[in-house]
Amino acid sequence: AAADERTRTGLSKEALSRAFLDNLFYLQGRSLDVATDNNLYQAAAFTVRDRLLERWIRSAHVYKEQNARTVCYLSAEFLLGPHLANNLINLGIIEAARAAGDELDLDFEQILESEEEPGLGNGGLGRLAACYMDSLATTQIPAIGYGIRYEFGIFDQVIVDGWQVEKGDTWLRNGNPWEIPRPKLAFPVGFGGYSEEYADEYGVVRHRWRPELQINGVAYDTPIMGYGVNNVNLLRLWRSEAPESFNFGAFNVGDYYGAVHAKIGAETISKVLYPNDEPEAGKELRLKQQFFFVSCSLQDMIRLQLRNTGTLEHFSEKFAVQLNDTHPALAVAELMRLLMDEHLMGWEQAWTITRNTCHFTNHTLLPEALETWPVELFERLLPRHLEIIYAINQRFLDEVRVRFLNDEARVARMSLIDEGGGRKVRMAHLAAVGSRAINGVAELHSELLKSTVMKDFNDLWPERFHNVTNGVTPRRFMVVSNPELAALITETCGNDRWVSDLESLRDLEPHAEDHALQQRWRAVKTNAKRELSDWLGARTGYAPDPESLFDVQAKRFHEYKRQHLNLLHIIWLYEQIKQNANTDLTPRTFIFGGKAAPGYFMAKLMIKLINAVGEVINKDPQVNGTLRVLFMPDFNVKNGQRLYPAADLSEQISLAGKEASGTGNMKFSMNGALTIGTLDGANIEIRDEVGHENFFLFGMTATEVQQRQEAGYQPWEYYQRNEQLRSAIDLIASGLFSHGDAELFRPLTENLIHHDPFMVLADFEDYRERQQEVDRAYRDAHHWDRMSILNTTRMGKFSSDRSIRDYAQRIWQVEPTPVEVHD
Ligand code: 26V
Repeated sequence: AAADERTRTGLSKEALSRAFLDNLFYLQGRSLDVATDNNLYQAAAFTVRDRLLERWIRSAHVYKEQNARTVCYLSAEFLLGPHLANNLINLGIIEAARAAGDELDLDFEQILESEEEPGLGNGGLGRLAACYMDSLATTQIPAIGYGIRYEFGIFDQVIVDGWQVEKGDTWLRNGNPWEIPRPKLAFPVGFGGYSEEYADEYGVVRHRWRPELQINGVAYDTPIMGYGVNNVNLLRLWRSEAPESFNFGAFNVGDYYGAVHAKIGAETISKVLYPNDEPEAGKELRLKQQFFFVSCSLQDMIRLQLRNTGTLEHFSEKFAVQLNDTHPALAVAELMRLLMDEHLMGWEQAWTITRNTCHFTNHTLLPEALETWPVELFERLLPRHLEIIYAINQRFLDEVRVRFLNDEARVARMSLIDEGGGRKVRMAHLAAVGSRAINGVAELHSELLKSTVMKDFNDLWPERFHNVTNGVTPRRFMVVSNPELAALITETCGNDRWVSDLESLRDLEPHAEDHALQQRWRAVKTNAKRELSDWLGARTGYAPDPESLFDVQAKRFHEYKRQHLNLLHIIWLYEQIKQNANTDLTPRTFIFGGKAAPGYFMAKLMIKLINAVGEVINKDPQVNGTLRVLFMPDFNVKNGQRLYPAADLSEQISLAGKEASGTGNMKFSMNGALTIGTLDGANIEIRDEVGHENFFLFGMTATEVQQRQEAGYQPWEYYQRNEQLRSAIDLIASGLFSHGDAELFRPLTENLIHHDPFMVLADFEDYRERQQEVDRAYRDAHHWDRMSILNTTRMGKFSSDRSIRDYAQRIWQVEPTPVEVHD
């Protein structure tokens, strides 16, 4: 212990305590008696970071020595959530740290609480990238996550008078102890200007881009620690800056204000994360962001390859690039440009390398979400890339013509350029043509991808299509967020192997019948509900009864996710109580959480309606606490971690065919919530795993949805035919929830009755019936607890470790590279 205490990075309680006090004093000039919460948090964070750094250096060394293929995960979003608790768990020192804290008389939980989370993502796609970074390190695969270091992440949500109000996210306000700025590691990124041909010294015609303007991307590195291993991978986020020359150049011509203006323009690029479910039209800055981080990342990979081997010939053997949706699809054109124009490679060789390096994941089939950029914008911002895209397209369409004779309609459909009404570049087509593998994120979604939006591509290259079902990390979403449940599982299993081998939870199955375990299982759940209740009570004024059924829907607000279906059922229940005071209902607390894109009117109106309904129901003495409707403000990773452990029922009620996978569904189920859900996305696979008898299924299948759509869907008919449905909708329209204002929610009710694009009315009756089953099932505690236990024990498939192993074997062809640490 004495030796350990002397080393700067020991893992014992004593070493941690010493280091913590040192970091408090030498980095912040504070002693314990005057330290603020933030001082304490920073000291703890630096203490942990010091311990990551030596493993990080070691990992980099081993990876280089072994010459392993590195996975580069290119993503415009990484929704990381708080680092501290997660790193303590992954390092295996949370108990030692807690003990050290106790000895210093510190409030350990309070220190964890004071971390501002980096919200550098919108929702599922960004959080998936973060889970994958955790699992890449845990499964010991050399990897770099590349993205953008937004100064402002996703907005903070506050609820004012029931409405969502957005507040700027200032996550960097108190500094970020986890990142290491690398001011010397910077790459130039061009914009605008023109492309020109020239003859090189051998008379070979080449191209070069003469950008009008150059900015710099500077690297900010965050170490990502694997669980129970010594591997530490790298998350490298780029921040945009004006190059030095910028200022001097302008100073020389005397245009001081022009120079300042240009500097601001350069820094704007990494300033703010776009809320991604808003239409893109004209979002020039977003295209700039995409090119910016793609170019920096590829230049960085090329630098590494030249440093390690002196040539780019074997680039694709050393790097596997994964494109997280189309946001980084420009990588295809930029890698071609770098290889040909900057490194003087011929087209064929450059194309072979590009096609063997890139892989593409699609995350949504919603037509309005498929990215296209006006050709005119490309021409202005990225003239050389447009040329390259045209050249790729010409060769590609020739291939299509030869393969499908006399089918110009197909050629037009597949072209990288949409020629209809204002020419546009189709980013999904660019990504598909330039990638060796294309995958969807759940079985159903991958099948629909092949049969709908990418059908033509599947006809041409069926061997390129894959499925990799999403997963989530059990470290953050079980061990960190639900320590009591984790402890109970570990005790019952006799070991904690399950944390990095989630399939081994199956060992617990025989215990599902055990009444003693059921009782402890229920006690853990009730404690989590009590904690959530206290938290909600302090923020909303209503602390729900922990004995009631906690029914939770937490996800971004979107019509396809159908928060309004949930709400119509709640209103129907309310009417039952009003009509008959003796209605026999299981007491329930409905909890909603989620953000709406700032420009998405319908989504914001749904939030207002939930709060308005809650206002009436929660106050109604006749309801007498049987129903509660609460809105958790600012649903983010940190608040999600409070929610998942406390849920009894998970609402996964999207219209079949619309939710590509969903990942919240997995987080709830792992924590013992039962699901009420449609046959959509990963719900289907979750139901198959946990057993059909342990899942509340309702609604049309994707095929039925399609048939109904084709037959001509008339929501009006459901409204007229189903009295219960009609009266719920009419109650909203009556103004009961809007102080008599019959106009406020009209856009919602009218849309449902006359358009209902996501078929809420068609699925209502089945949903209501299944909810009645839930009501009955919850009364049989033994049976419910048994189902709850089985939901957790059968979630092995949905660990992101399994997803990453699938990618490693089927897509990237990479092997684990273990890292030893010698003392
Ligand atoms: C973007 C847009 C843009 C235009 C308006 C509508 C709209 C709707 C959604 C999106 C986001 C698309 C990308 C995305 O976040 N997809 C999510 O990815 C998760 C991880 O694979 C998956 O679990 C979710 O089902 C999927 O929605």
